Amino acid sequence: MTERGRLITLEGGEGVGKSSNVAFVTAWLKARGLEVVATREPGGTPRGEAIRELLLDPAPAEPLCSDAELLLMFAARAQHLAEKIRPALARGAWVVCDRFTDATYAYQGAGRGLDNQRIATLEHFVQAGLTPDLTILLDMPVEAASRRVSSRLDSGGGQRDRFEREQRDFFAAVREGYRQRAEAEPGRFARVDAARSLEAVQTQLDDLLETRIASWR
Ligand code: Z5A
Repeated sequence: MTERGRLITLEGGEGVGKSSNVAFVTAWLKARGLEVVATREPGGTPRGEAIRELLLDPAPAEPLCSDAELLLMFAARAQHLAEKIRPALARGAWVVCDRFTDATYAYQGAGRGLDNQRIATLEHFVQAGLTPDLTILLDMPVEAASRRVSSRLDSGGGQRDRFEREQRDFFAAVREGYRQRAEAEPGRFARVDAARSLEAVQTQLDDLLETRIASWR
């Protein structure tokens, strides 16, 4: 029987370096001969990406209420799990995902103030017990991360999406939401200091992956 693959997620606030480091983690695993699927949420499938457009639209025709936002996150996730994540894990591939359900607790729970119990009910319904094997939390102060996003935008990197237009208090609540989740599940989470140079962040990731993956063998 094929051994099930592993699910690794990268989490953190805007601009902490998730996209840059999904590429690093993916290359690291591929260099060890593993089949790796790199993906993201919301999105990851054609329908999921269409839902992402709705969620990130900076100028929606009508405001998106928080409950609809929450349900759309889980609708995209259900499709992502059915079409991409579960089939990949079943054939033994490793999945590296830029954000997953911890983002829902951090943004819709801590950020928007929705009840964690409602999020947990949807998590149970959609995921039926599937959780990441490892979650890398890229953590850094909100102001410094926001400066990174601004400089990327200034150098021609598009416009601020609906989430990136939120205020500092929202991002501070999101960071605290992530901190609490990491504290509650120290076996699954690993915190990385994302305020350091990209090279220093990737040295931390290299050490972390060596240690964690050795512990799974
Ligand atoms: N969301 C939600 O609310 N609920 C959910 O359940 C899920 C998501 C799944 C889209 O996510 C939004 O969806 C997100 C939360 C919400 N909104 N926000 N905010 P996203 O992941 O696509 O959006 P993002 O967090 O805004 O991504 P981002 O801005 O692309 O950031 P990033 O991927 O973490 O960072 P990056 O693109 O790799 O790096 C940002 C810039 O900094 C870039 O110019 C890099 O070259 C630079 N960089 C990266 N690392 C470094 C270091 N170490 N030093 C210096 N510069 C660096």
